[in-house]
Amino acid sequence: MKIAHIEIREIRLPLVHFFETSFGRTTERRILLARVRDADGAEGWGECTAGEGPFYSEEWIESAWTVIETYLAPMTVGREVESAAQVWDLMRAVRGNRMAKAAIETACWDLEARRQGVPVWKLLGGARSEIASGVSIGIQDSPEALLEKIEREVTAGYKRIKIKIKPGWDVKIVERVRASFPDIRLSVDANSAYTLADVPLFKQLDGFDLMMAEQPLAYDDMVNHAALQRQIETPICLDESIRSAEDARKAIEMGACKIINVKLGRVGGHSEARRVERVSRERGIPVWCGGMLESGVGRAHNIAMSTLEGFTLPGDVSASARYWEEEIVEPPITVSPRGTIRVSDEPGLGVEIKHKRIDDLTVRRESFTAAP
Ligand code: OSB
Ligand code: MG
Repeated sequence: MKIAHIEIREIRLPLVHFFETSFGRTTERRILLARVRDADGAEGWGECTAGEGPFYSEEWIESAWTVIETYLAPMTVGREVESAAQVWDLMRAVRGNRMAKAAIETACWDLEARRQGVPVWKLLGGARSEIASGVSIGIQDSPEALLEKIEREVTAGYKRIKIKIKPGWDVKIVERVRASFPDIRLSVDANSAYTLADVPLFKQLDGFDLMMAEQPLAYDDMVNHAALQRQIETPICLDESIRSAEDARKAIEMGACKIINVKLGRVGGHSEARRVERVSRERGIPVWCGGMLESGVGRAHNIAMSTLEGFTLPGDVSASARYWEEEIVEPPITVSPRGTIRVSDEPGLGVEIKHKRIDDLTVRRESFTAAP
């Protein structure tokens, strides 16, 4: 398969409801989409999950745009690959910038799948045709607003509720949530808002039967996570700290976590995500699919990844309508009353790209064509 043409574009998509984490509030997404075409004009789509600013990770939409334009597109366009699994290696010379790489790499998986007439999830080696869906609920303006949101999502059938915490919005909030919802599967995500000085706080959280505490400490510090895990019962789940299969192996070996959140962008695409899944599965560590407020393109890739055997816990991949007034794919992602998403058997991502809608939302675009 020849990567004959690459196009990147930026679209703007307002969120139905703001999303707030310990590092800030998002009201409108700026999303970089990548489209790759082969010599026959077949196309594949990928999404860059970098945020609007360098706060979740150092990557952000502007850095991703620049590194794709300057390095990643020139390194890949015009190249012949046997399979999308080789695209990661084409970009090896560039360090980091994994979300930027994933935009191109995942688009190539969609392209390959469409060429072969198979769904991406089957090409990846997926093992299930239905995935379990949970929700991530941001910090709200009041505890009442949070309880209302949880009520709505529990009623909708979601299999696990995760709430964002930060200093000042933690133990008291969890206590109130538990008082109203004693039996739900509940977890918390701190996005690195705490330090080892907060061990007593996490010991208090041990009292609320949480499925996990996600990324409590610094994004780049596994050693302190291991120290915290030794002192608390609640399983620690690492998100920000795991950028590769090697990171996963080290974190598991040093006892820094008992669960791993896999995000396609954070690890650099499907090839590395599969390696993270495998390293974890072989060591008995469950993984689940994280979310980055993706459009339907990234959401469909997340669903495909979630079919891999090791994804045994509900992910953060939920219905499109929780985020967008109108999707950029058809049909939008929907969730059954049992909190599951059925995986499509259509070729590629299993959704149709709404080209016209994407064109209307596009604020800039750039194309790369192979020299003849
Ligand atoms: O830490 O999982 C996270 C969103 C943006 C950045 C980081 C995170 C999140 C989420 C949202 O939790 C998950 C989603 O609904 O897409
Ligand atoms: Mg997280």
